[in-house]
Amino acid sequence: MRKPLIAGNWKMNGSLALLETMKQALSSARVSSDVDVAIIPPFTLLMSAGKILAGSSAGIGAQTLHPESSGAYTGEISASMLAECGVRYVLVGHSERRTLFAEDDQAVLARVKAALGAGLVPVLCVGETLEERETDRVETVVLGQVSTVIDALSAEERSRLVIAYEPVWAIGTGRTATPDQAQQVHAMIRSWLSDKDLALGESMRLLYGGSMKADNAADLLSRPDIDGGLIGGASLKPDDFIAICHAAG
Ligand code: 3PY
Repeated sequence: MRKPLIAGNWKMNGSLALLETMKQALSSARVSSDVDVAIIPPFTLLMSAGKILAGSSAGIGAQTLHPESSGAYTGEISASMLAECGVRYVLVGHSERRTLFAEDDQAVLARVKAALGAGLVPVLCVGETLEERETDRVETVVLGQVSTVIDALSAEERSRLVIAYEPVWAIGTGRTATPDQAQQVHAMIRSWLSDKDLALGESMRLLYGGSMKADNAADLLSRPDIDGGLIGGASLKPDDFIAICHAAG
Protein backbone atom coordinates (compact mmCIF):
# COMPACT_ATOMS: atom_id res chain seq x y z
CA MET A 1 0.00 0.00 0.00
CA ARG A 2 3.01 2.35 0.34
CA LYS A 3 4.28 3.21 -3.13
CA PRO A 4 8.08 2.92 -3.26
CA LEU A 5 10.06 6.06 -4.08
CA ILE A 6 13.54 5.90 -5.61
CA ALA A 7 15.17 9.34 -5.55
CA GLY A 8 18.58 10.14 -7.00
CA ASN A 9 20.47 12.82 -5.07
CA TRP A 10 23.04 14.12 -7.53
CA LYS A 11 24.61 16.44 -4.91
CA MET A 12 27.03 18.91 -6.62
CA ASN A 13 27.38 16.69 -9.68
CA GLY A 14 25.74 16.23 -13.05
CA SER A 15 25.31 18.13 -16.29
CA LEU A 16 22.85 18.69 -19.10
CA ALA A 17 24.45 15.74 -20.86
CA LEU A 18 23.74 13.48 -17.87
CA LEU A 19 20.10 14.63 -17.82
CA GLU A 20 19.78 13.66 -21.49
CA THR A 21 21.38 10.26 -20.87
CA MET A 22 19.14 9.68 -17.85
CA LYS A 23 16.05 10.56 -19.86
CA GLN A 24 17.01 8.01 -22.56
CA ALA A 25 17.72 5.38 -19.91
CA LEU A 26 14.41 6.00 -18.15
CA SER A 27 12.38 5.92 -21.34
CA SER A 28 13.84 2.64 -22.55
CA ALA A 29 13.81 1.01 -19.10
CA ARG A 30 10.03 0.84 -18.57
CA VAL A 31 10.18 1.34 -14.82
CA SER A 32 7.01 0.00 -13.22
CA SER A 33 4.31 2.62 -12.67
CA ASP A 34 4.09 1.17 -9.16
CA VAL A 35 7.36 2.96 -8.35
CA ASP A 36 7.79 6.73 -7.98
CA VAL A 37 11.10 7.98 -9.35
CA ALA A 38 12.74 11.34 -8.65
CA ILE A 39 15.85 13.04 -9.98
CA ILE A 40 17.34 15.60 -7.62
CA PRO A 41 19.97 17.59 -9.51
CA PRO A 42 21.72 20.84 -8.48
CA PHE A 43 19.66 24.06 -8.68
CA THR A 44 21.20 25.09 -12.00
CA LEU A 45 19.75 22.03 -13.74
CA LEU A 46 16.23 22.22 -12.33
CA MET A 47 14.59 24.18 -15.16
CA SER A 48 16.25 21.99 -17.78
CA ALA A 49 15.37 18.85 -15.83
CA GLY A 50 11.70 19.86 -15.98
CA LYS A 51 11.89 20.16 -19.77
CA ILE A 52 14.18 17.21 -20.51
CA LEU A 53 12.42 14.76 -18.20
CA ALA A 54 8.88 15.92 -19.10
CA GLY A 55 6.99 12.89 -20.29
CA SER A 56 9.33 10.51 -18.46
CA SER A 57 8.24 8.79 -15.27
CA ALA A 58 10.57 10.90 -13.10
CA GLY A 59 9.59 13.79 -10.84
CA ILE A 60 12.06 16.55 -10.09
CA GLY A 61 13.48 17.35 -6.66
CA ALA A 62 15.73 20.01 -5.16
CA GLN A 63 18.49 19.44 -2.62
CA THR A 64 17.64 22.24 -0.18
CA LEU A 65 15.71 25.50 0.15
CA HIS A 66 15.68 28.67 2.25
CA PRO A 67 12.88 28.94 4.82
CA GLU A 68 11.91 32.52 3.93
CA SER A 69 9.74 33.16 0.90
CA SER A 70 11.83 36.08 -0.46
CA GLY A 71 14.22 38.79 0.65
CA ALA A 72 17.87 39.76 1.02
CA TYR A 73 19.36 36.26 1.22
CA THR A 74 22.06 36.33 -1.42
CA GLY A 75 22.56 32.97 -3.06
CA GLU A 76 19.45 31.33 -1.59
CA ILE A 77 16.35 29.84 -3.23
CA SER A 78 12.83 29.76 -1.75
CA ALA A 79 10.15 27.09 -1.82
CA SER A 80 7.90 29.06 -4.18
CA MET A 81 10.84 29.52 -6.60
CA LEU A 82 11.33 25.76 -6.61
CA ALA A 83 7.63 25.18 -7.19
CA GLU A 84 7.78 27.58 -10.15
CA CYS A 85 10.52 25.38 -11.68
CA GLY A 86 8.20 22.38 -11.57
CA VAL A 87 9.92 20.86 -8.53
CA ARG A 88 7.90 18.28 -6.58
CA TYR A 89 10.28 17.01 -3.88
CA VAL A 90 12.86 18.80 -1.74
CA LEU A 91 15.48 17.25 0.54
CA VAL A 92 15.61 18.76 4.01
CA GLY A 93 18.19 18.03 6.68
CA HIS A 94 20.57 15.91 4.60
CA SER A 95 23.55 15.18 6.84
CA GLU A 96 25.81 17.19 4.54
CA ARG A 97 23.57 20.22 5.15
CA ARG A 98 23.44 19.53 8.88
CA THR A 99 27.21 19.22 9.23
CA LEU A 100 28.72 21.39 6.47
CA PHE A 101 26.10 24.16 6.60
CA ALA A 102 25.22 24.02 10.31
CA GLU A 103 21.51 23.30 9.83
CA ASP A 104 20.16 22.25 13.21
CA ASP A 105 16.77 20.67 13.95
CA GLN A 106 15.01 24.07 14.13
CA ALA A 107 16.49 25.13 10.80
CA VAL A 108 15.34 21.82 9.35
CA LEU A 109 11.83 22.32 10.74
CA ALA A 110 11.60 25.82 9.26
CA ARG A 111 12.53 24.42 5.84
CA VAL A 112 10.02 21.57 6.10
CA LYS A 113 7.27 24.10 6.88
CA ALA A 114 8.31 26.34 3.99
CA ALA A 115 8.30 23.37 1.62
CA LEU A 116 4.85 22.24 2.75
CA GLY A 117 3.56 25.80 2.46
CA ALA A 118 4.53 25.83 -1.23
CA GLY A 119 2.96 22.44 -1.92
CA LEU A 120 6.29 20.59 -2.17
CA VAL A 121 6.97 17.15 -0.71
CA PRO A 122 9.73 17.47 1.89
CA VAL A 123 12.04 14.46 2.19
CA LEU A 124 13.21 14.75 5.79
CA CYS A 125 16.66 13.17 6.20
CA VAL A 126 17.65 11.78 9.60
CA GLY A 127 20.48 9.61 10.80
CA GLU A 128 23.15 9.03 13.42
CA THR A 129 26.92 9.39 13.24
CA LEU A 130 29.24 6.45 13.82
CA GLU A 131 30.10 7.76 17.27
CA GLU A 132 26.40 8.01 18.16
CA ARG A 133 25.84 4.44 16.96
CA GLU A 134 28.80 3.12 18.90
CA THR A 135 27.57 4.78 22.07
CA ASP A 136 24.03 3.36 21.73
CA ARG A 137 22.38 6.65 20.88
CA VAL A 138 20.71 5.70 17.58
CA GLU A 139 17.20 5.83 19.01
CA THR A 140 17.70 9.13 20.87
CA VAL A 141 19.29 10.86 17.89
CA VAL A 142 17.03 9.56 15.14
CA LEU A 143 13.75 9.90 17.03
CA GLY A 144 14.88 13.32 18.26
CA GLN A 145 15.31 14.47 14.66
CA VAL A 146 12.00 12.92 13.60
CA SER A 147 9.98 14.22 16.57
CA THR A 148 11.21 17.82 16.25
CA VAL A 149 9.50 17.94 12.89
CA ILE A 150 6.52 15.62 13.34
CA ASP A 151 5.43 17.18 16.63
CA ALA A 152 5.33 20.63 15.03
CA LEU A 153 3.11 19.65 12.10
CA SER A 154 -0.62 19.18 11.71
CA ALA A 155 -1.96 15.73 10.74
CA GLU A 156 -2.52 16.96 7.20
CA GLU A 157 1.06 18.29 6.94
CA ARG A 158 2.52 15.06 8.32
CA SER A 159 0.69 13.09 5.66
CA ARG A 160 2.63 14.93 2.93
CA LEU A 161 6.10 14.15 4.32
CA VAL A 162 8.60 11.48 3.32
CA ILE A 163 11.35 10.41 5.74
CA ALA A 164 14.78 9.15 4.66
CA TYR A 165 16.96 7.30 7.16
CA GLU A 166 20.56 7.95 6.20
CA PRO A 167 23.16 6.77 8.72
CA VAL A 168 25.88 9.42 8.47
CA TRP A 169 28.60 6.75 8.56
CA ALA A 170 27.19 5.24 5.36
CA ILE A 171 27.04 8.45 3.32
CA GLY A 172 29.63 8.82 0.60
CA THR A 173 31.79 6.24 2.38
CA GLY A 174 30.88 3.15 0.37
CA ARG A 175 29.77 1.57 3.68
CA THR A 176 26.14 0.51 3.76
CA ALA A 177 24.00 -0.40 6.74
CA THR A 178 23.19 -4.09 6.51
CA PRO A 179 19.56 -4.75 5.57
CA ASP A 180 18.98 -5.86 9.17
CA GLN A 181 20.50 -2.69 10.62
CA ALA A 182 18.47 -0.50 8.25
CA GLN A 183 15.23 -2.44 8.83
CA GLN A 184 15.71 -2.17 12.60
CA VAL A 185 15.88 1.65 12.49
CA HIS A 186 13.02 1.90 9.98
CA ALA A 187 10.84 -0.30 12.20
CA MET A 188 11.72 1.88 15.19
CA ILE A 189 10.72 5.06 13.32
CA ARG A 190 7.48 3.47 12.08
CA SER A 191 6.58 2.21 15.51
CA TRP A 192 7.15 5.69 16.98
CA LEU A 193 4.95 7.21 14.25
CA SER A 194 2.25 4.55 14.78
CA ASP A 195 2.15 5.22 18.52
CA LYS A 196 1.40 8.84 17.66
CA ASP A 197 -1.07 8.08 14.89
CA LEU A 198 -1.63 4.55 13.56
CA ALA A 199 -2.60 5.71 10.07
CA LEU A 200 0.49 7.91 9.87
CA GLY A 201 2.77 5.01 10.79
CA GLU A 202 1.15 2.80 8.18
CA SER A 203 1.26 5.34 5.38
CA MET A 204 4.59 7.18 5.89
CA ARG A 205 7.18 6.32 3.23
CA LEU A 206 10.53 5.57 4.87
CA LEU A 207 13.45 5.58 2.43
CA TYR A 208 16.89 4.17 3.12
CA GLY A 209 19.87 6.26 2.03
CA GLY A 210 23.57 5.68 2.45
CA SER A 211 25.47 3.97 -0.33
CA MET A 212 22.45 2.11 -1.73
CA LYS A 213 23.68 0.56 -4.98
CA ALA A 214 22.53 -1.74 -7.76
CA ASP A 215 23.96 -4.79 -5.99
CA ASN A 216 22.48 -4.21 -2.52
CA ALA A 217 19.19 -2.48 -3.41
CA ALA A 218 17.02 -5.59 -3.79
CA ASP A 219 18.03 -6.91 -0.39
CA LEU A 220 17.43 -3.57 1.36
CA LEU A 221 14.15 -2.97 -0.47
CA SER A 222 12.83 -6.43 0.41
CA ARG A 223 12.62 -5.44 4.09
CA PRO A 224 9.08 -4.66 5.27
CA ASP A 225 9.70 -1.12 6.51
CA ILE A 226 12.01 0.08 3.71
CA ASP A 227 9.84 1.85 1.14
CA GLY A 228 12.47 3.11 -1.25
CA GLY A 229 15.87 4.69 -1.47
CA LEU A 230 17.65 8.02 -1.52
CA ILE A 231 20.53 7.21 -3.83
CA GLY A 232 23.85 9.07 -3.85
CA GLY A 233 26.71 8.07 -6.17
CA ALA A 234 24.79 5.29 -7.95
CA SER A 235 22.20 7.82 -9.14
CA LEU A 236 24.87 9.36 -11.41
CA LYS A 237 25.18 6.09 -13.33
CA PRO A 238 21.99 5.64 -15.39
CA ASP A 239 22.27 1.84 -15.64
CA ASP A 240 22.78 1.47 -11.90
CA PHE A 241 19.98 3.89 -11.08
CA ILE A 242 17.58 2.03 -13.38
CA ALA A 243 18.60 -1.28 -11.79
CA ILE A 244 17.67 0.15 -8.39
CA CYS A 245 14.32 1.40 -9.75
CA HIS A 246 13.64 -2.11 -11.06
CA ALA A 247 14.59 -3.62 -7.70
CA ALA A 248 11.84 -1.47 -6.13
CA GLY A 249 9.08 -2.68 -8.37
C1 3PY B 1 24.47 8.85 -0.27
O1 3PY B 1 24.05 7.71 -0.49
O2 3PY B 1 25.69 9.10 -0.30
C2 3PY B 1 23.56 9.94 0.02
O3 3PY B 1 23.93 10.89 0.66
C3 3PY B 1 22.18 9.93 -0.52
O4 3PY B 1 21.50 11.10 -0.20
